[in-house]
Amino acid sequence: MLKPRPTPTRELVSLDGLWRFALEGGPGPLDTALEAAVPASYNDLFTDPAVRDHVGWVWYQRQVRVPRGWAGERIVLRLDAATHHGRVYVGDVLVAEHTGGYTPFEADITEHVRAGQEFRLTVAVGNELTGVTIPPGTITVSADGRRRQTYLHDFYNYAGLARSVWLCSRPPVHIQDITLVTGLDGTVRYTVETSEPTPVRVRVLDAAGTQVAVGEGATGTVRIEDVTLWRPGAPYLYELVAEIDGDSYPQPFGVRTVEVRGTEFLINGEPFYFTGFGRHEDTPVRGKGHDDAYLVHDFQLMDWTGANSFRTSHYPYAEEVMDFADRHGIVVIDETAAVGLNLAVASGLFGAPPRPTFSPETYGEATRDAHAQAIRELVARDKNHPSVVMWCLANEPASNEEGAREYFEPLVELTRELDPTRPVTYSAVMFATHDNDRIADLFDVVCVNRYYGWYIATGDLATAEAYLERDLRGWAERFGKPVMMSEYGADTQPGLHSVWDTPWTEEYQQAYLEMHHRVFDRIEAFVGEHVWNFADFQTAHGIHRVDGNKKGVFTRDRRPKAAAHALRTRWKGLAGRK
Ligand code: GCB
Repeated sequence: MLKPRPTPTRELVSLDGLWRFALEGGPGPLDTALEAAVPASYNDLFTDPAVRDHVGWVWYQRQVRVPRGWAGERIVLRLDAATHHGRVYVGDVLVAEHTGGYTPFEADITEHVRAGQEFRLTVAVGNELTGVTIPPGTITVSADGRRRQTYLHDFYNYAGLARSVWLCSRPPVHIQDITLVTGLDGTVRYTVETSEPTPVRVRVLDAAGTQVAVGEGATGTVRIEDVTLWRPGAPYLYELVAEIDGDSYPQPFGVRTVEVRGTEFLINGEPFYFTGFGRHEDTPVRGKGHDDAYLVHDFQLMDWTGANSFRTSHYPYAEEVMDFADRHGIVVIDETAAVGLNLAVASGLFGAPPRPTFSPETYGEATRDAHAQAIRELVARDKNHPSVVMWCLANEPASNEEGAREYFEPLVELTRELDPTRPVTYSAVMFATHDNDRIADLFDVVCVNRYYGWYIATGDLATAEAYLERDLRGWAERFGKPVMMSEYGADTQPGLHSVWDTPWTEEYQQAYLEMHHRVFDRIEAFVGEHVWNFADFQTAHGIHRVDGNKKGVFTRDRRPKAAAHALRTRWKGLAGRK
């Protein structure tokens, strides 16, 4: 799905701003005094707990005027996301429905509106997570009849319109999709889909706008002479302008390759070592609302620490983030929202009776269908980003349980069909060991999340070091693939200090990370380290959480804890060596 861009043949109107907002409503005029900001999660905007704890649909509404010059064009509404379910109405007419909270969807509303006139736009957004949504969740009813949402992931279930909403014009015959695959010799294989058969031309422009290749036909290969590669830390972007009579669309791209060979992760044929973070889209007040100021600042802080990469834990991030990574040469592991496919974690944390994770009664075919759809939408959205070097299909699934292989094998196949060019991984949970894991051989890279020294061997870094080394060596030996740590971290209260190994202190977070780095440097097949987490973030209530998860290297308002300085020293030092 193409990102909306203004071109000579396409116009865009941003519908961001203040919308009328209500917990009860319908497509008719909303009877409400509340207004909500878009983009923003609605949860933290209001003081009324009924909004924050609401389970079900909420209603957003505004008037929209169609520009008068748009007569004869297709008129399209585009929502960059509605978390987790969206229903869109023009006047009283339902024009789009979508499930999956972190990927875009659109509706052609040409038949329902008129150029120059206003219409009432209503978006109902549902936040319910169930056994057949990605991520999954459970709705319970409390003794007093309140519906409560529980879920198996460790971040707050922010909901609403957290990304931009657009009104777009498009010519009647238009370009629908573009897929680009590049080679180191400057070849660009392209496929252009159009709304109906029509001759296609393509032109490739370099960063200065100079034409460097041309081609004809809906699919083909063009070649850029003396190509400048897209490299981590040294990005270079071209644009492929697809043209048909009456429409054109410029698709930015970078020329680079990705490959796993033996125990190496290669970008442009050169070994790449990941340094960086698992992150969240999470800020005060906005929740998961996209914000360009935080975008710029977070990338500045990543650069300051010497991070060359991050994982979009635990869902696809806003497209602005992906574009920014392309332009700034940051490498991305792109993750679906499949977090929490693990009932053992729930029983471990909350004492619930263990049930099999993968079964018709728990997560079965319908869950897998939703998961497959999440993968399709992620690849469709992000396939042309040079920054994206790997797909991560799930975070901490019960890959050690019966049924895991049957569940994941078709999903890995699907991903490879959709994109044969990128490696595929998942992040393995603590309980999934190199001995009992049933799926790692299906994937290209072993990513493990481990908390030795935190949840296990708490405060005992010597024991933790021995456990960690044995664990990582086990994966490396059994699978012979590149191994990286996709999570390791310790909750830390800024300002808390100790001369001993005392959990929650700033010194402990630093010593914990340093212990890991000693181990990583001893393991040959090791290709990267992503600290959990870039910044503190909000979670559901829990006795193991203090106003959220505090494993951030930065606080929620992006101030460095002591560990940030230590990481900076290591990663800036590694940049020259690995
Ligand atoms: C994990 C999860 C992550 C949590 C983290 C923690 O394994 O993948 O979502 O936030 O542990 O801090 O417990």
